[in-house]
Amino acid sequence: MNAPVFAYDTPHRDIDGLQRAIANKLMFTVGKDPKAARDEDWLHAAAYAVRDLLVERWMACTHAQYQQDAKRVYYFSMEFLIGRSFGNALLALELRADVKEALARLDVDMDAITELEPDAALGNGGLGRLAACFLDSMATLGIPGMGYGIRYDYGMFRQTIVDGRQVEVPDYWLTHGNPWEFPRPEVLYRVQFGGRVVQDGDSSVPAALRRHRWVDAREVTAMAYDTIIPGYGTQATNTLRLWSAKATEEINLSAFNQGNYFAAVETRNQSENVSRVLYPDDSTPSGRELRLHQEYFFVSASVQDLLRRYLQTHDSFDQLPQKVSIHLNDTHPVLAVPELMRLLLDEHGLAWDKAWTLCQGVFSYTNHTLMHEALETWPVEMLGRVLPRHLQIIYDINAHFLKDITATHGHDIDLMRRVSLVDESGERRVRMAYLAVLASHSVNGVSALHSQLMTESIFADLARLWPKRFNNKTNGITPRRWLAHANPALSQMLDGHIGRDWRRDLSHIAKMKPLAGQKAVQQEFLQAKLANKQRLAAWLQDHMGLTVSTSALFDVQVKRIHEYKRQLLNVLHVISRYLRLLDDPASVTVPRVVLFAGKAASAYHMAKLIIALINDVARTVNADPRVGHKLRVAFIPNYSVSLAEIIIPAADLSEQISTAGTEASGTGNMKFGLNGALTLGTLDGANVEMRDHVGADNIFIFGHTTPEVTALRREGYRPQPYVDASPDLQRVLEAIRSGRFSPQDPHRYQAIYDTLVNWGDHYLLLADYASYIEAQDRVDAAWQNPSRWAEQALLNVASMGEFSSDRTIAQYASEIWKTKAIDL
Ligand code: NBG
Repeated sequence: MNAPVFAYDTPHRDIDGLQRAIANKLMFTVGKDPKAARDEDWLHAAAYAVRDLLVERWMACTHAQYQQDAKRVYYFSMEFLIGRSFGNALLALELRADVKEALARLDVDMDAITELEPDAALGNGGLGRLAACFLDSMATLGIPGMGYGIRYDYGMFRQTIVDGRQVEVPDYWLTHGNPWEFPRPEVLYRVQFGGRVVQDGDSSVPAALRRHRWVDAREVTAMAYDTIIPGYGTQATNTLRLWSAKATEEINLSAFNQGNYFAAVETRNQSENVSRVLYPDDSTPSGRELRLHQEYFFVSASVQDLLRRYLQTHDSFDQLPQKVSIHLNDTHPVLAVPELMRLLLDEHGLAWDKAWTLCQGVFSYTNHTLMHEALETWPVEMLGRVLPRHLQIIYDINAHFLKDITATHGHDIDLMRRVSLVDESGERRVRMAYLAVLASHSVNGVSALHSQLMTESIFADLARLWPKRFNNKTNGITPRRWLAHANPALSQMLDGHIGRDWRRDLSHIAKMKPLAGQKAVQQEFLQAKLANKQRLAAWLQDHMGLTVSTSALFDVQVKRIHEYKRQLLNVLHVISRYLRLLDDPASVTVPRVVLFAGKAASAYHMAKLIIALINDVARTVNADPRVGHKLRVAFIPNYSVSLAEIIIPAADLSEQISTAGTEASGTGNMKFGLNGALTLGTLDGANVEMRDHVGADNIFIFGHTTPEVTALRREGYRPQPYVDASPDLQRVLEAIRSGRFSPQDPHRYQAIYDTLVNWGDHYLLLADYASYIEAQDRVDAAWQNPSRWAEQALLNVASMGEFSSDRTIAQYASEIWKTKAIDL
């Protein structure tokens, strides 16, 4: 370690120093004295004091990256679902207890002020949270990495539940300022839209050799905001650089000079809209023009920025693939491909072949979904209007590609139609996923099953052309946030038995395996679980006025609301259990608290109807005195990273019940496993690998497998026979259809009934119903033996080493990016 030591560092580190630093920040940075300070002011003062300690590492690490001319990974993502930063920073610095004490001496309750920090909710769900876990792992492993994305003014909407229905409220997370970001008003790039393309030179020169110029375009300025990404237990630190749109001054000034003040301000607002709001769609693209602007806005600024950085220390592009990796997190950033081509061709004068080879050396791509409706395509008409030069380049890429195929495969028109970057079947559209595959040297899926299906379905033709390009990188989660930070009770217990090393290397957690059979260890585990259930029960009481018993089984499904994730199947079970309870209370032996949380895309009608049904069922069940303590149901509003940190550690049962073949990986499944919940799941996504690791005896698997689903559909799936075969199912469906849970509006759920019974039950809920109910009965039976349950839960915890995002990132680094850890 040869990191420079700064004079101001030392006093910070002890409690006196921290206390002084926080008091100073309150005075000189926040501008308040302790008498006038509100809790938010203290939070900011503490954040600034803690941030200083990270800055020191940050400088040292950035310096080392430059000095060693290290290869950098640029992780391009439309979403980074970071959550709160304060607790994470305290964890990275191992300063939690000291800062708490320093604040206590200043008469401030740290736990109370940390609750005031808004989540940085710059993402929808799994994809955005994965990006945040990856940043954490890159820093912890010392991989020189930088996240590039958008600094949305409004993150994911706040979900409120009004009369049982989802109502969206804007999330202006920056109201009180954000102490974790560094604005960089000097780091500005121009991003152009619209206009037209002209070619220099006369027509005697072949078109390919003539320079293209993009003219008459509108301009928006991208301004950088940097956030420190600390590694854990290391000096290594990375940067997340997010772009905010600022109006380009010239435009405004010229309007202003003409005396049209209003027009100047109006243009300004329009330009700045680009980074205003995150699209609230998960696994489904919105296809709107503003979204296209957003995608181009951030990749253009990012590519310009990384080329500038590269050219500071290199005088040709020859080394680009040795020094730069650009990773495309799904197709959202794939315009980076034609943008890099454009800069290399038009601005730097490289020849096509050279530029394309560099591109393929630099780019790699992760696919996150197979669902047809989720694969991004843009209408040719729109692309040509918004990004005329890029559309030309995409056409040229396509022409080269189709020519190559003809050379190797002959004139196979069918093949060409299938693999062309332009889908000609209806309105002509550009297939963004194909562009990503063409331009990348590596294409990966996010679980073994998903990666296999990817090469058999959406990319079947391309995988035949370039089999070596395709690979798997099973997702992971950071054990820092999802165990050390979220679950202090379990962490402490683990530390007592196996030491603290699991934080940096989760494979150490396997040392718990031989202990899982010990009664005393099981007791400790159950104590930790109880503490977490009490914490959640108190939250439910305070925020929702709901009383739950902590001795009940906490049965939890938290994730985006989507038909393929089948929250509705879970509801069918809840209703079945409710009706059984009314028949004969003694027949239900295990008391359950069934918890749901998750947001629905604002335009996704069916998902919102499912939320309403959950709330109506919850209201009915919870108010029914005949149910007693045996069943409680709740929909927890406004699911977020910080809520997940309270909910997941308290779960006994983790519901991962998507139709086999639909969930690319899932990462919630891993978070629950790591926190000692047993999984009830289908053989979908990473559940398959989780079963392999925890052992088939320690997980509740049910439902049709992927090949069975395919066969069922091929044979012409009909839900009716499943209804006919099950009086229980008939009763449940009838309760929904007849308005039993919405007596004041009896037809409210007709569409849900129809989806299942009359409209084909696309996600096969009814085909899996019997198997699901049977699996739920197995869960009840297992719960009767607490010691055995604890043993199984401990075996789950101990088997999660493989699902650390450190393992995932180590594989990306060595197999895709070819990057090494920085020497510090
Ligand atoms: C999601 C998948 C999840 C997966 C995450 C992270 C999209 C497009 N995909 O199954 O649905 O865990 O990506 O890979 O959001």
